[in-house]
Formats: sequence, C-alpha cells, structure tokens
Amino acid sequence: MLQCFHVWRHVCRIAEGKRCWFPNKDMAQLLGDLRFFTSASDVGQLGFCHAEVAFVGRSNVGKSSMLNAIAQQKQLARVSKTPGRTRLINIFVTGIDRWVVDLPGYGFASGPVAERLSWRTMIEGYLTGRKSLRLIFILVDAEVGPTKLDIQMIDWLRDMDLPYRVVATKTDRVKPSKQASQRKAVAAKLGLQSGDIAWVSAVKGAGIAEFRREVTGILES
Ligand SMILES: Nc1nc2c(ncn2[C@@H]2O[C@H](COP(=O)(O)OP(=O)(O)O)[C@@H](O)[C@H]2O)c(=O)[nH]1
Ligand SMILES: [Mg+2]
Repeated sequence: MLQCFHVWRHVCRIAEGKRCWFPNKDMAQLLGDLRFFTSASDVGQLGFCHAEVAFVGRSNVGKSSMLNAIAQQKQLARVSKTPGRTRLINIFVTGIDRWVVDLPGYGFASGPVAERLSWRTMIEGYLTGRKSLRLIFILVDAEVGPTKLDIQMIDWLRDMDLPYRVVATKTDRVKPSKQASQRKAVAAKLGLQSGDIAWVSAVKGAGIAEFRREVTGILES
C-alpha cells in the first residue's frame, strides 16, 4: 500500500512537469548518497547536470568538514585532499545528476602569481558558466568574521548577480553568550541581517540539520 503511494506521488511529480528521478522516500537520503564523481580544471570539461550547488571559501575555513557533515560521511571530502586535486573543481554527485561542487579554497599565501591567476580564471569561469548552478554557498569563519578576501569574493558575486548565501562555519568557537551578537556582527559586516546567514558547526553539529534541509531542497528542485 505504502509502495503504491510512493509510486503514485512519483508519477504525479513527473506529470506536474518536475523532473524527479527518485521516489519520494529516497529524497531524505539525497545528501547521504553523495559520492565523488570527477575533478576538472576548466568549466568546459563539465557535462550537463540538472541542479548543482557550489561551496567556496578560503582554505581552512571548514569546507571539507562541512561537506562531510551534510553528507553524514566521515571521509567524503578526503578525496579532494589527494595531492593534485586540492586546486581543482571537485564534483560530488547524488541521484542521477544532482551535484555538490567543492571549489578550491582561496587565500593560500605563497602561491606564485601565475597560479593565483589561473585559480581566478578557473573559479570565475565555473561560477559564471553553469546554467544549472542554483546557489553558491560562501563559507566564512564565524569567529574571525569575513576577511578582506571573503568580502572581495562576495562583492564580485553581487556584481555578477550570482545567487549566493553566506554560511558561517566553526560557530562552536564563539562563546555561547556571544553567539547572537557575533552572528549579527558577521552579517552586518556584509550588509546582511542575522537570519540571512546560515550559522553552523560541523564539529558540534549545530545548525547542520537545518542546513542539510536547505541544500536538499535546492537539489530536489
Ligand atoms: N572548531 C571547529 N573546527 C573545525 C570545524 N570545521 C572544521 N574545523 C577544523 O578546521 C580545519 C580546516 O578544516 P577543513 O574542513 O579541512 O577546511 P577546508 O580547507 O576549508 O576544507 C580542520 O582542522 C578542522 O578540524 C568546526 O565546525 N569547528
Ligand atoms: Mg578542503
């Protein structure tokens, strides 16, 4: 009986014109099923997908930890730590064609100028070159607040009219008594309200369930 219900809902969704490859009961598992798909250095190497979200932020901001937390897998983003892959666009896939894209971190101090330029070309090419890119999550450190490079990146996203959302990471490092005021301060530095930014800790799990739902919702659409 339950199975019939799921099949019926699935058929209805297709009839509504929403491309949906999974029966509804599997939707909750969407991020849990994430697996490494491929790496690329040029947006032109990437094929079609239905929907993708990207994660960007400075090196060490907690991107890999965040990916592992939302996938509820300990080692998923380890892949991107393989030498040679850390400065590439890393694609994780779930379902048939829903992607979570891990972009190389910025702000590595001592890289040669040519390397930094090629990083910029690669990232900007990717961020402006994907029709299926629904949202860019830009991670900032909750305790440190947005750095100069974070602000540059956000200004650029705004100039390019790209859809983004700020995610403050490592919120466990902010004292409980300062959580609300620090969230407000981080948001204000970017001209935003507290509620406009996600506030999460991959280590303590705070805010992760909510953030997971947010990412799942985007990939499902
Ligand atoms: N306290 C705390 N540390 C974190 C958190 N997330 C990541 N870290 C630490 O920050 C460092 C960099 O994390 P990583 O995920 O590799 O950052 P990435 O370079 O942006 O991928 C590691 O030592 C992590 O253990 C968090 O939520 N809380
Ligand atoms: Mg990483």
